[in-house]
Amino acid sequence: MPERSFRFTHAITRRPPVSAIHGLRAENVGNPDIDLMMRHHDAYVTELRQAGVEVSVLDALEEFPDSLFVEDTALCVREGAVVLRPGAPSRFGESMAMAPHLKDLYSDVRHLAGPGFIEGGDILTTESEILVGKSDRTNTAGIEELQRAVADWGYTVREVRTPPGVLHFKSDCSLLDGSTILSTPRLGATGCFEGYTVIDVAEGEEPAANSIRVNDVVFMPSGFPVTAQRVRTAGFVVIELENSECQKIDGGLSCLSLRFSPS
Ligand code: CIR
Repeated sequence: MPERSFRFTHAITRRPPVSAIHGLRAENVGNPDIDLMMRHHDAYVTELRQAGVEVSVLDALEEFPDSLFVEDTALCVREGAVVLRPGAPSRFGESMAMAPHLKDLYSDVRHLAGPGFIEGGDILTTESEILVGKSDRTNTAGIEELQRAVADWGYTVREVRTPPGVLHFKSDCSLLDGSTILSTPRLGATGCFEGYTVIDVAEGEEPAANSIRVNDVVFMPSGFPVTAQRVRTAGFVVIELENSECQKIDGGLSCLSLRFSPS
C-alpha cells in the first residue's frame, strides 16, 4: 500500500509567541506557562527531526497569539500547497504570513478564492481521500473551494461533520496508517470512517485522538496511557510528548506542524 499520507520529508513549525497566553480557547482552564510551552515545542521539533523530517522553525509572530498552530493555515500534499482561510477572524492573517514559506518549498502554491472558511485542523488526508469536517471554523463554501483547488491534483474531498462542541475534526481523530484511524467513539459513531479500520480512544482520554503519524512513529500526547497502549498493541511505535500548555488553548500535536513531502 502507498504511504504518501504519512511519509514526510519536511515540516514547518512556528515558535510560540509570548502572546499565546491570549490564545483562543473554548473554556478557561488557566493561561499556558509560556516557558514550559517553549520547552515542549523544542522537544516536538527535536522528535520530528529524529523521525527523519527536515524541520523549518519560523520566528514567533507576536501579533497572532495562535500562530504556533501552523496546521490551520495550509493544506500540504505532494503536488502542492493550498493556503487556507481560517474561520477565526483573529487568525486570518496567519495564512498570509505562511504563504511565502510554502513558496520556498513548493513550485505550486494555490490560494482559495473565498468567501468560504476552512482551517487545516478540520482536514484529514488519508491514502485515498481528503476528509473535511464542517465546524464552527470550516463551512461548506470553504470545503467546496478546497475541492476545486485540489481537483486537478487528483484528490477527492469528502465533507463530513466535526462533532458539536469539538473545535476541529482532527481534535477527535488522526491517521495511524493509510487505512487506520484513531478516533473518539463520538466521532466514529457518525459513520464517517466506513471502510477504514478504527481504533477507539479510551473513555475519558479524548485529547489522545489528536496524535500524528510521522514516518515510522506515532506521536501521542502524554497522559493517556490506555489509548497509548491500544495503539502499541495494534503494532505501532508510539512516542509520547508533553503538550499540557498547548492543550490549555485547545492545541493538539497535529496543530503544531505542517508535514509534507513536496514532489
Ligand atoms: C484556536 O482556537 O484556533 C487555537 N487556540 C487552537 C488551534 C488548534 N489547531 C488545530 O487543532 N489544528
